[in-house]
Amino acid sequence: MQVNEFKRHIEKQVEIFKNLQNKHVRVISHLDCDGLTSAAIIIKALLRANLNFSTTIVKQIDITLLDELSKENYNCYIFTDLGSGYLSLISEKLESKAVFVLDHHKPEDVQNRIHHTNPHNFGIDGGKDISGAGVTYLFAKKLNEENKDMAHLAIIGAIGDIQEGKGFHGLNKEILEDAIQSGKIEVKKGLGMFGSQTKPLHKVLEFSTDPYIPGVTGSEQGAIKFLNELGISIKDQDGKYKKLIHLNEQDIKKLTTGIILKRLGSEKNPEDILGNIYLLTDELEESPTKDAREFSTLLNSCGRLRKPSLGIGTCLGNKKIKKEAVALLSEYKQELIKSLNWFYSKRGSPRIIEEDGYTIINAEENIKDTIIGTLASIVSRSNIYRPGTIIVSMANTIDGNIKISLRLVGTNKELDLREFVKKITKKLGVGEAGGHKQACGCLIPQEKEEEFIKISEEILKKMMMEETIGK
Ligand SMILES: [Mn+2]
Repeated sequence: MQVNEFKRHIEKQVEIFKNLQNKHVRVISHLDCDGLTSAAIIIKALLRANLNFSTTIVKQIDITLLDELSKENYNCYIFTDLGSGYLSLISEKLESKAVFVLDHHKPEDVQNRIHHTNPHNFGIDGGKDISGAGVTYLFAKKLNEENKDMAHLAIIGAIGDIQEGKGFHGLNKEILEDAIQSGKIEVKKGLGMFGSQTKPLHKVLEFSTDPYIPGVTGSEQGAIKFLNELGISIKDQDGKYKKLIHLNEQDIKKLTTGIILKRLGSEKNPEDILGNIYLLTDELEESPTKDAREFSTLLNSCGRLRKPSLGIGTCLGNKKIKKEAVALLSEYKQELIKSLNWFYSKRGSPRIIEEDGYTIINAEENIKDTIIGTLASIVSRSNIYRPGTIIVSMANTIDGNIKISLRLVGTNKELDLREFVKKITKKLGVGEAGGHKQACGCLIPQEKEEEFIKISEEILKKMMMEETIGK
């Protein structure tokens, strides 16, 4: 029922949009995978409707952005994958404009003149059942049935927002049906491990966290040994590394059984390792855009490296732009490898403070601020430090700040790293904490570098003491 009401609401919004005269449309969307797929969907829909528009991709909405937008000469504004939390502010700043918000984030609890579409207002879970790209897709589909050929983009967006877990739910499921019907996506059951199209098999196993494989996940040696024991060679006849997609049926069976056996005894559902694989039928085998999961990573990287237009162009099927995006991704990987090498070569120097329970990586100019968080994530998953170790990483930004990223080795349900950041920023008198419990960060001015390290060590030492006493 609520789904039907939600769809009727979208129909009404589309009617309002259609009835606006002389539309000059301004699109504002979010800088992640879901936001970029949302932008691609609305852009193609507007092109199909022969409308004039321009697009901006932002990390978040703020007063400066809205002030700038309000001075522009457009009469219609569409926000996708963001906006629901800023309905009052948008309404105030874009007073004389027609504004549409197509979003799935928890909305501000107000009713105003904004044409607001959000699943939460209809009792639909915007965290699991539909993404920003999904909402945008439903809007586009009502605008013109032809736009059904973009359902796969809404699926990539939902995967980017981690809405897929052993299948899709709710409206995402319906959208997937559209994508299958239009021949854009093919769903297969199998070992849905990340990188099966593009990475060497042993690397895929090493980095596999879903499923988690004891003794293999996190260890390259473990992965190679595991494959040896199963009698699966890691290279093909030409000496090239095999990928998961190169394995024949028999080897896949061996591998599947092997993984289940490894998981026996330590994992809750050891046999629960098969998942759905979403393949894009129009994309080439072994390309980073073939598997919807890898596609979403490509888009996230475009966003993180501040090249959103490459991501959008890739979604719209522009071959030249797609090449650039793939090149950007490999450049990003090179940069990551360089950063990892720097990290390993500087262990034992004052750049990297290693104590029992915490590590502070102070990269200054040696690692880009766009990379440091990912580096910290990789280090936290690489078995160098014992579970429970807190990784504090620091890199200078070009505008005189230091980007701080925190990660935790392993999992600890009680620990909230944001609390730790809050403590430090309070003592420093600057900076704001953002992120999740086990992965978060903040920004501080460069002149606070030494003070930050000093205070961090104090707090971390105290935390480790408490932990030891607690045990
Ligand atoms: Mn989203």
